[in-house]
Amino acid sequence: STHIPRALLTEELCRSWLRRRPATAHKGDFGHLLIAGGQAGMAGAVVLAALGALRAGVGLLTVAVPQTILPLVAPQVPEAMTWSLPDQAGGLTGQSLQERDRSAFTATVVGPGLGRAAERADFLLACLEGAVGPVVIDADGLNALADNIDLLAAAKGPVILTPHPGEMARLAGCDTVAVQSDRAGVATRYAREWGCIIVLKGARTLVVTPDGQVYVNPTGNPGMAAGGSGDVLAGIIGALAAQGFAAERAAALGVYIHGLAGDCSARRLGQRAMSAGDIAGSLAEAWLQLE
Ligand code: NPW
Ligand code: AMP
Ligand code: MG
Repeated sequence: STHIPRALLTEELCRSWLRRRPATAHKGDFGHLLIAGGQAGMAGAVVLAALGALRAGVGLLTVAVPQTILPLVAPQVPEAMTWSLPDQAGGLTGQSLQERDRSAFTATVVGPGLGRAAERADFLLACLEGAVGPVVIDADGLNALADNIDLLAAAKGPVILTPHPGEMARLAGCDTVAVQSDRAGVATRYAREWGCIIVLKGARTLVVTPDGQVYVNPTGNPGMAAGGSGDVLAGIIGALAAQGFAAERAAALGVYIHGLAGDCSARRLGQRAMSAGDIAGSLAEAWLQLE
């Protein structure tokens, strides 16, 4: 694999990016995140993203899900406002977001639990077109993008892609082995080509900027290799971007604190027993440790 200079994402660096919440702060000072996704059978992905966001300092959160699963999602995240989206067969389409102006949202996460039906590409396009701030594209949002990479041209702000190696392979049109054998090479090539920040997940997650800066994350453990971990990360990064961290720092700090929360969960519960919800729960301990 090609040699590409990379910087370790350190505790000191991440800490230097944190700002105290001013004594007179109000919720309007910390942004308003929109998380859009979900389909019947994957309501939990949106819940987990919301739990990550709610423990990452965002001022306001709205979750937008198909009306059919809203009754499952809403009771699990009372802090979040909800937006009930018209759906087709339990999933989202290009029409789903039409009824409302989205300029009040300071960042958007799209993709957790979205499913892979063909209509999801139209939904992603609608999402990108109406978003004013940074957009985090995760999970099935990435799968929708894989066959339609030109959709990225619709984004007005910075875009953060958060693929695991399987999703990265679909995006790049190669196989997972090719991604894993040259992680930094693949991520830098496509971050430049697509003008996006790429978070290539897995042990020692990479955060790569369009201009070729590569951060390697030292936190995290194999206890995080379980369903829903990535959904929590998408919510965290979205929450950091929504409250005003520059997209690149939101991605890097989000990856670091998510891994640190995973390490706190592993210490408390063990790698076998910990689950994605526990990672979200351990964010409190992780932030206290970082600060
Ligand atoms: P293989 O088998 O190696 O070729 P998918 P998903 C690969 C939602 N969820 N290293 C691996 O491929 C998500 O939000 C809902 C190497 C693997 O088989 C999505 O919307 C939950 N390879 C949707 O499900 C909880 C790796 O990718 C394949 C790799 C589908 O997302 C779970 C799997 O990827 C889930 O989050 C690695 N480190 N990591 C809920 N509670 O509602 C992955 N691969 O096919 O994209 O499926 O990631 O499960
Ligand atoms: P996803 O596959 O989308 O659920 O994302 C999995 C999350 O868990 C990503 O943030 C990965 O970096 C993290 N993760 C999975 N396996 C490991 C591992 N062996 N070491 C550290 N982090 C991991
Ligand atoms: Mg995922």
